[in-house]
Formats: sequence, structure tokens, C-alpha cells
Amino acid sequence: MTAASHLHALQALLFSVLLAPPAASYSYRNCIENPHDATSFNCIQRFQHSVDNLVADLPRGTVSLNVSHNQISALNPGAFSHLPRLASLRLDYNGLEVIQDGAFEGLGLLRSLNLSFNAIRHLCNGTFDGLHNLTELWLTNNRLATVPPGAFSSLAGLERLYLDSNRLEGFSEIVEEISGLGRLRVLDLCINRLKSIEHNLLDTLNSCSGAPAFPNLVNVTYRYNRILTVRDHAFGYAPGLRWLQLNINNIAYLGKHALTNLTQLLELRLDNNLITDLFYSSFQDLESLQTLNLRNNRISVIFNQTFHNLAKLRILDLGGNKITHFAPMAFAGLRNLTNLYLDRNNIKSVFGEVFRLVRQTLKILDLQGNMIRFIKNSTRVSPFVKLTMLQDLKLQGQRPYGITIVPHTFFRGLGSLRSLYLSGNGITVLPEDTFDDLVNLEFLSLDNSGMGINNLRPGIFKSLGKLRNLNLENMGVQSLSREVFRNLTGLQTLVLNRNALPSLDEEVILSLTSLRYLDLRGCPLTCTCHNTWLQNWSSTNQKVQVVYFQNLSCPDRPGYLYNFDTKVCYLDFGMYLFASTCPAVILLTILPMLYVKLYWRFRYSYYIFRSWFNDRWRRADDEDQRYKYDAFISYNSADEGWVLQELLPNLELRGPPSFKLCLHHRDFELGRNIVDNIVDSIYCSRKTLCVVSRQFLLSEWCSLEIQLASYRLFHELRDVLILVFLERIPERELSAYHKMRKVMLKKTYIEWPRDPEGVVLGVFGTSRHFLGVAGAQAPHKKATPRQ
Ligand SMILES: *[C@@H]1O[C@H](CO)[C@@H](O)[C@H](O)[C@H]1NC(C)=O
Ligand SMILES: *[C@@H]1O[C@H](CO)[C@@H](O)[C@H](O)[C@H]1NC(C)=O
Ligand SMILES: *[C@@H]1O[C@H](CO)[C@@H](O)[C@H](O)[C@H]1NC(C)=O
Ligand SMILES: *[C@@H]1O[C@H](CO)[C@@H](O)[C@H](O)[C@H]1NC(C)=O
Ligand SMILES: *[C@@H]1O[C@H](CO)[C@@H](O)[C@H](O)[C@H]1NC(C)=O
Ligand SMILES: *[C@@H]1O[C@H](CO)[C@@H](O)[C@H](O)[C@H]1NC(C)=O
Ligand SMILES: *[C@@H]1O[C@H](CO)[C@@H](O)[C@H](O)[C@H]1NC(C)=O
Ligand SMILES: *[C@@H]1O[C@H](CO)[C@@H](O)[C@H](O)[C@H]1NC(C)=O
Ligand SMILES: *[C@@H]1O[C@H](CO)[C@@H](O)[C@H](O)[C@H]1NC(C)=O
Ligand SMILES: *[C@@H]1O[C@H](CO)[C@@H](O)[C@H](O)[C@H]1NC(C)=O
Ligand SMILES: *[C@@H]1O[C@H](CO)[C@@H](O)[C@H](O)[C@H]1NC(C)=O
Ligand SMILES: CC(=O)N[C@H]1CO[C@H](CO)[C@@H](O)[C@@H]1O
Repeated sequence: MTAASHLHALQALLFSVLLAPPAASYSYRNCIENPHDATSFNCIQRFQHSVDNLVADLPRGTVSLNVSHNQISALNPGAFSHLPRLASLRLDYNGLEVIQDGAFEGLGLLRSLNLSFNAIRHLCNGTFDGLHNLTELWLTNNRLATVPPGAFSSLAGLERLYLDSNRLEGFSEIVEEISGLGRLRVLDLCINRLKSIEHNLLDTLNSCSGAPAFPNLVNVTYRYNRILTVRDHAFGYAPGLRWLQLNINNIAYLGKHALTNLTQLLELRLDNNLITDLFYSSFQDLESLQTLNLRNNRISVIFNQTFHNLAKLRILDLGGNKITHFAPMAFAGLRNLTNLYLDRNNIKSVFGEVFRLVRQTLKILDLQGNMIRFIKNSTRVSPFVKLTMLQDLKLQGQRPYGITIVPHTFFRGLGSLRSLYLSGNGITVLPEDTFDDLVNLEFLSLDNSGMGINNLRPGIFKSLGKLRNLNLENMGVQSLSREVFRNLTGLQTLVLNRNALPSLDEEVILSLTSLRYLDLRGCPLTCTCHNTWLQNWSSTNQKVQVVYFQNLSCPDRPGYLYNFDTKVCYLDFGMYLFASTCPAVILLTILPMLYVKLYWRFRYSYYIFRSWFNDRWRRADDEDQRYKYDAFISYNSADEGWVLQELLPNLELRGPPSFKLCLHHRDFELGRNIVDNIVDSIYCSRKTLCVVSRQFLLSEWCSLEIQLASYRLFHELRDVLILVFLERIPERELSAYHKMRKVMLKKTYIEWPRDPEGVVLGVFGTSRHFLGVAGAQAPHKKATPRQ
């Protein structure tokens, strides 16, 4: 080991020591701190069996704790004693069977305890010991058959006790048990096995004639009956009614004058019935009405002036009906309306006219689950433009496909808007000026809109300086860019669950200066050097809670983001040196080899390309003018004697016909590149005649010449090559020149006979013949040398 590598090892060790225990981390193993309240914790759905696992790492100051939807079947004594400030504790939906005495020891400040939806069969008389300040106890939906004497005796301050949905039978026993609870206001014993309590089953409310029987009656409830019809003047007997509950019945017919004279009525509940029509006179007399609930009926149209006299109405709930449209004057007269619920209807389009009448007061408009959809991004109407008071706009989950395209004028004029819900709308087009007017927006949800917004447009949030809460869950976001998140200086809560984010840009996150809560669950954050900063930052920063950080696992291999090995990211000079020199060394080793092996191959290819190119170019010329020579003679200077004494006289001088030959020493253009000369000569000659000898084969130039000529042979299908062997060269020697062998296998060739005298004429005759029929097919047989 060198000194340098010692240093690196030390460095790596230091890093791992610094990073290994995520003790200072601002993240809890199984709980989420409420971003708006650092003393409130939610630890739901963690599949934990033991309270210890769940809440061990919570701070002592915890005030509110929700551990519902886990699998805690038993509570041991002192289970929460390390959280003495607890005021609210939810343990519902846990399958709890056994609560040992003293389980709530040390919780003297606890005010609300929720044990609903468990499997509790027995309470002991010490179960609730020490809960002196408890005001609210929920035991809904357990298996209690009896309440033991003294079970509630320590709960002196109890005000509300819910024992509904159990198996209690003895009414008097319970009465006795609670008789000591001086402050008790609410006791819920619904759905037990108490034998003496029954339901009424009314089916019609008739009118009572004559003088009002109950002038002082203010509260009437007809819930949970089977009322089908409410006749005219049905409540004449109680003109002073203020609260009237007719919900959860089967009301299909509401007389046009059923509610006459109820001028004092403040709240009318008609929800969960079968009402289809509302008339001009239906609510005419209800001039004091503040809340009208018509949710879950079958209303399909709201006609002109339906609510014309309801000047004091604040809340109008028309959710869960079948409303397809409104008459233009539908909301006329609603001068004080603040909350309008139109969710889960069949509204297909929203237009300015209908809300114009309530524009000065409306604060909450709920349009979720309707059928609003745009197919063009340009709509001149801006449906909410005059709603200057609107604070809450709910548009999530439009059926069946979502809004899909958000026109860029859609939210014009909503300067007061605080919350905007756009979840689940399959948004594919979200122009960058969509939110420009929403300067007061604090909450925005765009989650589950992932059908295509891979990346949000730069500048989309530029006006949202007051935004505190942004939900981008499951939107197919692949990266966060600085341009998108630029102006979100007020952002406190950012939810990015279930996006395709492999890494986070450090600068984007650090530019969100108010951030306190970051949810990255379900993102495939890789355990690579890109995320080293995230590991360090999540573990060390004291400001931003990264939800379940210790639970984020590496997507590509076993392990966790919070402790993957980052050593390699900080190493190291040696590594850099190695990385930079290694390729150079390899290159330097390989290059000479390549040079030696492939030099000529490259050069040939180059020349071949060049000759092909030139040839292409030349082809335009007339074929006949092209050939200056009949043959280009390729030979080695060692064979010059033979060429000059035998070949030249025979072919050029003897005749007729006499041939024009191209010889390099005679016909090459002076001063020109030799290769260009060769290429030109080959292409200006009908044939190329190679005078093959051992010397010829050894020469690079000759080799090039034969290559270039054979290129013409193979690639142009022109038969240009004539081989004349001056000596017999055995096959095995030829095998080194496979190009040449290839040519020989395809072509006839001539061997210069041993006895030149006898065959000179014959051979030259043959070659004459070859030259003479240039352009015609060469005979495909070997010219056998004569002996
Ligand atoms: C506790 O969890 C339930 C879900 O099981 C949730 O509805 C409720 O709002 C939570 N309570 C608090 C105080 O967070
Ligand atoms: C109940 O709570 C009050 C403060 O809210 C506290 O002063 C008092 O001591 C508590 N009672 C008991 C018995 O712990
Ligand atoms: C208690 O739990 C039940 C069941 O989850 C829930 O309906 C109820 O609202 C809870 N009450 C409180 C005060 O937490
Ligand atoms: C509490 O229950 C035990 C037995 O379970 C009994 O001995 C004791 O007397 C009971 N105390 C009160 C006050 O009812
Ligand atoms: C009448 O009932 C309503 C709700 O049902 C309730 O809020 C109100 O306090 C009751 N009024 C009186 C006087 O009991
Ligand atoms: C309604 O009230 C008016 C007076 O306020 C009275 O004259 C009339 O008879 C009442 N109608 C019914 C049906 O009770
Ligand atoms: C509703 O009122 C508008 C404007 O006053 C009018 O044009 C329309 O005809 C009315 N519709 C019905 C059905 O009365
Ligand atoms: C509307 O409500 C406000 C208070 O919320 C009240 O002062 C005003 O008088 C109401 N207007 C009408 C027409 O009832
Ligand atoms: C609206 O859509 C058209 C094409 O469909 C496109 O050219 C234009 O840029 C879009 N406008 C906005 C504001 O996105
Ligand atoms: C960003 O916000 C600042 C102040 O909050 C504002 O001056 C600036 O214009 C905004 N940037 C853009 C591009 O709107
Ligand atoms: C980890 O973060 C701290 C501050 O948050 C910083 O001082 C330190 O240099 C970081 N360590 C590494 C290895 O980046
Ligand atoms: C991926 C992973 O580690 N998931 C775990 C997160 O925490 C819960 C509860 O502690 C475990 O059940 C999961 O397996």
C-alpha cells in the first residue's frame, strides 16, 4: 500500500463514520410528523405488532398520536409512558384484544382515547387508571358484552362515551356504571343487544289541520324512517321549527307547499332521499334558512328561481345528484351563498353565467367528480372569472377521463383562491400561464394526473410565491428542474410520491427555502453517486422531514438509500489517475499494432473509395473517350527487362492491330501523386495486365495496383484484370496473398512457359485475344501453358 492509498482508506473510513449512524436524521422510522404541527404524529398502516417499534423514536413532547391501522393485539403496562404530554391517542383498527392494567399509565394529560374497531372483549377495572383528564372515550365496534364494575370509575372528567356496535345486553348495568360520571353528556349505545330499544317506521307525514299544536317546537328529526311522501303543510303544527331533519328516508314526493310557513327554519336536511324535482315554491317561505342539504337525491335540472327567497342561505349542498345543467337564473336570490357543493353530478361544462349571480359571496365551490372536459386549449370563456371571493375550488376526478386539457384562461380572475384541487384528471396539457392569476394560492394538488405530464413546463408555478403545499404524487415526473420550481419560496410541503424520479437536483431542493416536509416514498431513487448529497442532507439537516427516509430502498439492488456505500463517490486521486492514464496506455499499446496490421487495409479502402468516387464522376463522360490506353501494365521493376524486351515489342510495335500500353516509367504524369497516377491509369485503361513474379508479390505498389484493379473486377463487374505469371509460384507461397488467390480462382490466367521460344506467339496471341475483345466475356477456362 502506498501512502496515498492509506490516506484514501482513512478518508473513506472517516466518511463512513460520519455517515453511518443516521442518528441526527430528521425522519422517523415509522411515523410522520405533521408538517403543520411538530407535536402531532401519524404512524398508520405500518404493519407493526408492537407499540415499541412504532413509537420508540418519537420526541417526549408528542401531543397527538395516531397509530390506527396497525396490528397491535396487546398493550403492555406503560406502553406510552415515555410520551407524558399525550393529549390525543388513536388506537382504532388494530385488532386489540388485551389491554393490561396500567397500559395508559403516565398519561394524565390524555383527553381523547380512541379504541374503536378492535376486538376488545373485556375491560378490567384498572384499564383506564390514571386517565384523570380524559373527556372522550371511543369503544365503538368491539366485542364488549359486559362492563365490569368500576371500569370507568377513574374517568371523572369523561364527557363523551361511545359504546355503540358492541354486544352489550344489560342496560341497567351500564346505567349504574356511568352514574358516577358527573360530566357525561353523550352516551352512545346504538347497535348493541339491548332488548328494549326500537326504531319507528313512519311512511307518510300528513298535514295537521287547525292551530299549531307545538308552537315552541324547534328541533324535529325524522331520520332513518321510510317516508316516501311529504304532503303540503306537513309541518303546520310547528311553525317555529329551526332544525328539521328529513334525511335518510325514501322521500320521492315533496309537496310544492310542504314547507310553507317555516320562516324560522335555519337548517333543512333532505339528503339521502329520492327527490327528483324542485319547484319555484318548494323553499319559498324559508327566508331564514342558512343550510340546505339536498345531497344524494335524483335531481337533474335546477330551474330558474328555485332558491329565489333564500337570501340568508350560506350552504347549499347539491352533491351526488344527477344534475346535467342549470337554468341561467338557477341561483338567483342566493345573496349570501358561500358554499356550493355540486360534486358527483353529471355537469359537462361550466360557464360564467350561472355563477355570476353568486360571485360576490361564493367562497367554496365543489365540482369534483363531474364530467367536465376540454378538448381544446383555447376557450374564451373563463368560467370563474368573476368569482373574486372564491377560496376553494375542487375539480378533481372528472369522469371518465379527466379534464385532460387545461385551457390557459381557465383560472383567470381567481385572485383570492387559496386551494385548488386538480387530482386525478389525466392532464396532458397544462400551459405555463395556467396559474398566473392565482397569486394567493396556498394549496395545489395535481396528483394522479400522470397521463403524460412527464415534465412540468418551466415557469408554471412562477406566480405561486405563497404556495405552501404542493402535491405532485404519481404524475410521471421524471426530473425536477430549477425553472419549474423557481419561485416557490413559500413552499413547506412537497409531495412527490410514486414518481419516476431516479435522483433529485440538490439546487432545486435547496432553493425551496421554506421547505419542511418532503415525501419521496415510492420514487426509484438510485443508490448511486447522484444521490450522495440526498443521503447526507436527509440525515443531517434539521429542518426538512424526509418521510420514512430509512424505509427508502435502492430500486436496483438490495439496500437502503440512507446507508448505501458512498465511499466510491469521494475517492480518489488514484482512481482519477488510473481512470485517465489507463485508456491512454491501452491506446498507445494498441495503436502501433493496429498501424502495422491494418495500415494498408485502411489505405486500400481509402484509395478504393476515392477511385469509386472518381469513377462515378467520370462515368458521365463518354465511354470511348474514357480509355486512353488498351492496357495498364503492372509490374515490378525487377521484371522491367521482360516487359521492355518481350511484352512491349509484341503488343505495341507488332501489329496490326497494335495496342497502346500504359507503363509507369513512361506514361505517368510527372509531379503527380503516384497513387493518383495509378488510379488514373487503371481507369483510363481497358485492362490491367499484371506481370506476376515473386518480386511483384513482395512489392507494396504492385499489391496496391492489383487491389485497385480487382476492385473494378469485383465491384463493377468489369473484366479488367489479366494475370501473367512469369514464374510458377506454388500454391502455398501464394496463400499469403489471398486477394490474389481470390482473383485466380475466379479468372483465367496465363503462365509464362518455361520455354519462351516456343510459345511467345501463342501467349501473346492469347493476351492479344484478351485485349482485343475487351468488354466481352473472358473465356472461363485456364489457358494451359504449352510445354
Ligand atoms: C389518523 O388516521 C386516520 C386514518 O386511519 C385518519 O383518518 C385520521 O385523520 C388520522 N388522525 C390524525 C389526527 O391524523
Ligand atoms: C389535567 O390537566 C390539567 C391541565 O390541563 C392539569 O393541570 C391537571 O393536573 C391534570 N389532571 C391530572 C389529574 O393530571
Ligand atoms: C375514532 O375512530 C373511529 C373509527 O376509526 C372514527 O370513526 C372516529 O371518528 C374516531 N374518533 C376520534 C375522536 O378520533
Ligand atoms: C377490581 O377487580 C378486581 C378483580 O378483577 C376486584 O377484586 C376489585 O374489587 C375490583 N375493584 C373495584 C373497585 O371494583
Ligand atoms: C337541534 O339539532 C341540531 C342538529 O341536529 C343541533 O345542532 C342543535 O343544537 C339542536 N338544537 C337544540 C335547541 O337542541
Ligand atoms: C301560515 O301563517 C300564516 C300567518 O303567518 C297563517 O295565516 C296561515 O294560516 C299559516 N298557514 C298554515 C298552513 O298554517
Ligand atoms: C330562465 O331565465 C332566463 C333569464 O331570465 C330566461 O331567458 C329563460 O327563458 C328562463 N328559463 C326558463 C325555463 O324559464
Ligand atoms: C349575509 O351574511 C352576513 C353575515 O355573514 C350578514 O351580515 C348579512 O346580513 C347577510 N345578508 C343577508 C341578505 O342576509
Ligand atoms: C394550444 O394548442 C395549440 C395547438 O393545439 C398550440 O399551438 C398552442 O401553443 C397551444 N397554446 C397553449 C397556450 O398551450
Ligand atoms: C418570482 O417572485 C417574485 C416575488 O415573489 C416576483 O417578483 C417575480 O416576478 C417572480 N418571478 C416570476 C418569473 O414571476
Ligand atoms: C454533509 O452535509 C454537511 C452539512 O449538511 C456538510 O457540512 C458536509 O460537508 C456534507 N458531507 C459530505 C460528505 O458532503
Ligand atoms: C422497502 C421497505 O423497507 N419497506 C418497509 C418499510 O417499513 C415497513 C414497516 O416498518 C416495512 O413493513 C416495509 O417492509
